[in-house]
Amino acid sequence: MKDIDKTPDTLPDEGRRKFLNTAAFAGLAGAGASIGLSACNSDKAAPAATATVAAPAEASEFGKYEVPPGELDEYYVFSSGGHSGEVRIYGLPSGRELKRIPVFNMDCMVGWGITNESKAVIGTRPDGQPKYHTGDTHHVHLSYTDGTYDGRYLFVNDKIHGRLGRIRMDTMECDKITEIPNIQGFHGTFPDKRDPVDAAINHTTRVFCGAEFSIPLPNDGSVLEDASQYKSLFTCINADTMEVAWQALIDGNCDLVATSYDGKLAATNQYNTEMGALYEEMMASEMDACLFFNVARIEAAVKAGKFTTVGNSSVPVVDATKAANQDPKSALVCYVPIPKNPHGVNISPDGKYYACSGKLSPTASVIEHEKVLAWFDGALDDARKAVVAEPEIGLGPLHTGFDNKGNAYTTLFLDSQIVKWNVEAAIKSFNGDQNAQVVLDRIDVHYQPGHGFTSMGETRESDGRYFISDNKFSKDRFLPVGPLHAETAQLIDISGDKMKLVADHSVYSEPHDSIIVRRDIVKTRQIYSIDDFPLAIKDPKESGVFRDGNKVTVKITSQAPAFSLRDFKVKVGDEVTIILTNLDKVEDLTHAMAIPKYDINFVVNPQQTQSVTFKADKPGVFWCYCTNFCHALHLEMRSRMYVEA
Ligand code: RUQ
Ligand code: CUA
Ligand code: CA
Repeated sequence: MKDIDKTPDTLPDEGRRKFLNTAAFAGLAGAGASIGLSACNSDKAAPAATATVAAPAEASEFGKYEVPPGELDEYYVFSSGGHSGEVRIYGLPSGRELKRIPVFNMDCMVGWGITNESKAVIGTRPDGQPKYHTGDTHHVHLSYTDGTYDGRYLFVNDKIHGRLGRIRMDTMECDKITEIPNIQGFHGTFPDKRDPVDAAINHTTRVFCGAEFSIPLPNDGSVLEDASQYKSLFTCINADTMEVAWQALIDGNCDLVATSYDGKLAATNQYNTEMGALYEEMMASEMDACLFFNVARIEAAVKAGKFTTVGNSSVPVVDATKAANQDPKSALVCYVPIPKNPHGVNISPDGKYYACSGKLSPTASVIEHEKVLAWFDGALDDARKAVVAEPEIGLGPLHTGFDNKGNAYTTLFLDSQIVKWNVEAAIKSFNGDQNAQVVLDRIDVHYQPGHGFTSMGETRESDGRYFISDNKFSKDRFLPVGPLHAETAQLIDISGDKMKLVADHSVYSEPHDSIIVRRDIVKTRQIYSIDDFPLAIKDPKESGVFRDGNKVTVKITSQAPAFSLRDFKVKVGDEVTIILTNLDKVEDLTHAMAIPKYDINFVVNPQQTQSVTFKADKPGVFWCYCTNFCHALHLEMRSRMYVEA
């Protein structure tokens, strides 16, 4: 409470940074375990110790990044909302929040988790409630055609319950959710960038999913404490049907996921090769790994029937453990050893290199795609030789974004910095070139960055204009709002030699991972088609109360400023389904319906139909009113539900 009346500028930046770093180190050191940071004191650490820190852009320059009233942003940012369970959309460079898409959460703005249509996507419990009310969105990726975004789908994962959600980009609504069997801690996900098996199919057909937590297989209570029996599965989901296609049993765990541009490989970094259950066990060894799955070989194995299944699941599970994959020429997977507890794997836009950072090592490992393929051909005797550079870049490296000039930008969690480094220079330096200038620039961010990503940087159209640092702490960057702080997404201009910090955007907890997408790629529908909805009531005259025993269907339409039924009557004990079609066709003319005491609130956009089902268990008069301000007579837009005792 002591700091309560301190304005931000009474604490110099230095002091804040020191406090945060001390706290972060204390947390790690308190473990009493080696954290592998000592390498930074070696003489090889020169770039990390000496590079100067860039200053924010000059005040006079900030106007360049403003979007004047009435003008549109150049980019969309799609961002996972972390433990809020949703996806956010904002514009760049303005940082204006445009929309939140509920996926794994409940949301009474649109009625997600309330309408029958959304519950059909989420799945339900026997009592008709959504199967889960909680979610933890981590990663968002658009579908690809030929290595760049095609604007069809956005995929997002739920770490808590092991689910993959798909959002159709024309309406920006979730249309499918798939729960993956026999996994926990679904962390990384990435769609392929083209089909590896059928060269004619040039778009995303698979989404790969990494399970971070190992569990007993099956997890039926027969194994509990004995962690040596826990295992992880790497999963592939069919992007079109959203069915689970196959799983691969591995040694160690999965974390983040990346895919190659030729569709041949899917990668996951692993920080727990130790297969420990406690964090000190997970930090025990100096080396962990990055795994590369040979997609075509795995699918051939599945086709040939070389798989098992786990528990009640019928999903084919191939054996991708080390012991079963000793011969590279038939191996389904390649284990590339890299230093300590890596977090994050990202591929360069030219498709040549993966950067995989050692969270507890000050290095980023650069793994060459062609060398991994060579290992699978039996032409590389040691998988470690696929590592072609391992520059020391700073403390706590996590995620890497790329520009279009061969440079990488890595978030440094402990240093609270972004470091810009050159990939080819790192390779030269690794090969002994003393003059190679690896680290080109570094910039302070505020504070403790997690993901960092560049504009179009996860496509072959990476344009080298912007980098965003999604930070885990904002501390004093914004007006204080109590103990739960806003987070920061900091916008950095990377178009020049030096990075320039050009904006702090506040973000509702927790901005996890995002992508920056050119606006021309996204093409939305502004109005639904009434025919999209099988239950649509196309004429107000079809409205009415239809009884079948104690099941009652109430059909209503909306047209500003009225509902087609001014009132309707049901009885206590009835199971009531209200179907509401919005017959208005004017863009933006959204209506809604809330029913007091019945816990109902949902919207109907122009030409949309949604329905809700509930038990009429309270007698009385209930005003069903429109909650979305639609018309001068919005307040008058009501109907009455009479529930007869
Ligand atoms: S990964 S902690 Cu995106 Cu850094 Cu989830
Ligand atoms: Cu319709 Cu408010
Ligand atoms: Ca480890």
